[in-house]
Amino acid sequence: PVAAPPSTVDGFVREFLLNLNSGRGVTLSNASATDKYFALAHTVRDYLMARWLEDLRRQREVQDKGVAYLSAEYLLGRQLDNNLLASGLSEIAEEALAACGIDLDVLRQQEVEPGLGNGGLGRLAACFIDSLATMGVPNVGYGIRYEYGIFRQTFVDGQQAEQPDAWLSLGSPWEFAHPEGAQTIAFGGHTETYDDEGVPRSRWIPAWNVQAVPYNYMVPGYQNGRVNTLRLWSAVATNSFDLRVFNSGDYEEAVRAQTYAENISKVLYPEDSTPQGKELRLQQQYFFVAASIRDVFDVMLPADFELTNLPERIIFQLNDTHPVIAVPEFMRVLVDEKKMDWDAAWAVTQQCFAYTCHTLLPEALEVWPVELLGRLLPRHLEIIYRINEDFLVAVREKFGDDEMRIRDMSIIGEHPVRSVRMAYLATVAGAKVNGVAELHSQLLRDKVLPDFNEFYPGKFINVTNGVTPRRFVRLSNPSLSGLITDALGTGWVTDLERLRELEAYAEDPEFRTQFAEVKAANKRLLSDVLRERDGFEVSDGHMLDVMVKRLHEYKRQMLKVLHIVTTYEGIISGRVAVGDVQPRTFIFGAKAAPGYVMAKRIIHLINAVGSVVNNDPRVEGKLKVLFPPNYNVTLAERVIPAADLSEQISLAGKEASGTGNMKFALNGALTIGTDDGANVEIRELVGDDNFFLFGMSEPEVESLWAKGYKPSSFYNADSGLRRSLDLIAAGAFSGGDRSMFEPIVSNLLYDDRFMVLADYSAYIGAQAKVDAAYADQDAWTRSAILNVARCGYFSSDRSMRDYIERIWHTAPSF
Ligand code: 26M
Repeated sequence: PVAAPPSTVDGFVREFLLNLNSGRGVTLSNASATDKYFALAHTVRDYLMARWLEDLRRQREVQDKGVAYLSAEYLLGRQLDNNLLASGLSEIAEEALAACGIDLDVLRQQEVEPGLGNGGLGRLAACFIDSLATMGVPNVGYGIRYEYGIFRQTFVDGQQAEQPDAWLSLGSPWEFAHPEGAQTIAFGGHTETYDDEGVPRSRWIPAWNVQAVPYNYMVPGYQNGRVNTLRLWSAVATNSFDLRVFNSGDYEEAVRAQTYAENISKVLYPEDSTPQGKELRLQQQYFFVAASIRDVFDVMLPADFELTNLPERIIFQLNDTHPVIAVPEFMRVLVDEKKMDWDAAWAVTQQCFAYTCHTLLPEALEVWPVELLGRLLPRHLEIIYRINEDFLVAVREKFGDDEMRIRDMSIIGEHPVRSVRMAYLATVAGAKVNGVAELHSQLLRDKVLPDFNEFYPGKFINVTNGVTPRRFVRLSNPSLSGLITDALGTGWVTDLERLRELEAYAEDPEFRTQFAEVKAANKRLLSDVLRERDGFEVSDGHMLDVMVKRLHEYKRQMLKVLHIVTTYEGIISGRVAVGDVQPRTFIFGAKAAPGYVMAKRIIHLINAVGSVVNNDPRVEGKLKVLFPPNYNVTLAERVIPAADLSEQISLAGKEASGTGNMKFALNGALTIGTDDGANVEIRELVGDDNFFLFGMSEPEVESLWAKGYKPSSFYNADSGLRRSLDLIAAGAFSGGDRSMFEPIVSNLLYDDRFMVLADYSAYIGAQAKVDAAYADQDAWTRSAILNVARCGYFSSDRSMRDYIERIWHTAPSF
């Protein structure tokens, strides 16, 4: 393989200029910022290349067990800084560019982030592959190279508008296309039975196909010389397919067919809680898992590999149900193509898959109508039926002929239409099923899949989520990182539990002062970004109270709005002494699924409240509401290090884990939160004194539902709530228009599925405690330091170790 260029400033300059001249065809003096960014990215690539080629070669040679992470989403964020850090080139690059008269920071800003995910689930996948590379674990991340990622959000009169995210319009310097490695992926058609030397077998006669072209991305470990691979598939029409239609003389039909095939990887679906059962989405899912499975056979295994040994070489981790169609595909390959006996194939399959569940919301559980699945993948439907038959026989053996139970546990549901329940299929096929936080995993066992838990003792486990400290502390918060490194040395970046050693520093007034200065500096940086990006002004001395996450009723952005309105109303009515309220800037970041009408109304309301509050002289210098559009990973990296208060206020039992909560705590924000998801574990670790807990617990939520929840009774019982809701209903934030936000108000008063009103008074009470605590800045800082010191557990390195020990049984290989 090639040798890396010399790791010196001179070496870097040479490589950079070479890339600029030969790669971009420009000289330094006439290069655009884009040219320079591309040349820089290519230079960083050149340094990583030798290691990558070496690791790709080893992947073929070494007989280690590898992890194929199957995920429809990877929310990577910008690559340049991450790859500079991983390769240890940050300082060299900065100096080399300075020598060329270029500001590295200007080039950083050129990168369009690949937004190939909706939120938590996609970002988790990105953190996991970072950790695996850093730990030297053999892994390929498989997914889809969407031509358009998550939509770009703008606000038009305060309302969300969506624009396409053409992230590839200038090309991506980080990807390597391998059209020669394309796989043909078939769809449709029918099955037939045939006699295979006396053995009756079924085979699939598909009707059409597409090419899956792999694009490789480097996944460098942190300064360990390791480079793993992310392999994303892009759909291209096949020649044979076109030829057939072309020969029939129907040119227009041929072109239409080509467009149809290439649509498969065109765009990321922006729904993240209510799957719509769209045919194209199923095509996407099958497209990428079928290509990935074939890839594993092609690149990992020798042709004569003994298939019963597959579990020693490969584990497929299913990131939610989106890739679960891989299960019948794997069975089809083993049984139909490799002629394996069904039972042997099933035994192998059950050891080669594991399933991670990311939700508890019943409406979020994916189901595919049998009619649709059978039309697109007829052989797979047969295989699913067979898996289900065998499974239900086993259920009867264990539980007896309890027809109710059989119906409940069947992989095939009957209502409202006959459908395949993908979570059940994943549970039956998976060696392990895991939830993503302790509480979530417990509820999964007890509430969502109790019959399965009884049937498969030991199958259900917990692996609490984590986040990568490289991106979310080291890169996004260089000032805090410097402070930590001064105190502890650099080891914490790959051994986050070492943050514990900061506990002692919390008692050091000098350290507290420095820590407070870091926070203040991060606020100024954020202020600069928001001024430049959105024309916002962030006032000095304000508490930054931040709620950033997808817009969902269960996450309860509305509760935050009610707090803001209550505070605002309190001040303007004179009911609240201005001195009791700490100056606060509320920051929101949230995208709503384009078809989620209520979520979009809430966005509109937040902007409307913001424009009234921000323009009312009576609260000037006291309250401000900022809602920068298009919250994404890049903005998160600026907002989180500057935050004082982290809002994690979902209805207990609804947020599977949350990962933003971890990022905030690790950056020294205090959490105000419910006893939900990973908040539970954060609070256990940081201690009650350093966490603002409020609201009903999950069992309390259950019992309130059971006895009958009447939101209006909470309205009637609380005058602050009444005044706030009445103010919204009266049109105070809609220029007197009473109809604009009426649907929000009536939804809260008469339905309120996520019990906003029930938790309102506890939330307001907790916010009063926040105000009081913030008044003592030094004590607040001490708590913030303790949050950092005690949250090392939430490194995704630890999550990966848990998966390795409890699910994958793989080992680092060097
Ligand atoms: C499904 C079908 C069709 C189209 C889109 C989807 C879909 C896409 C994304 C469904 C769900 C998606 O994401 C859900 C998600 O992000 N869940 C979050 O996962 C995090 C990581 O485990 C958790 O921390 C969050 O609590 C959980 O909400």
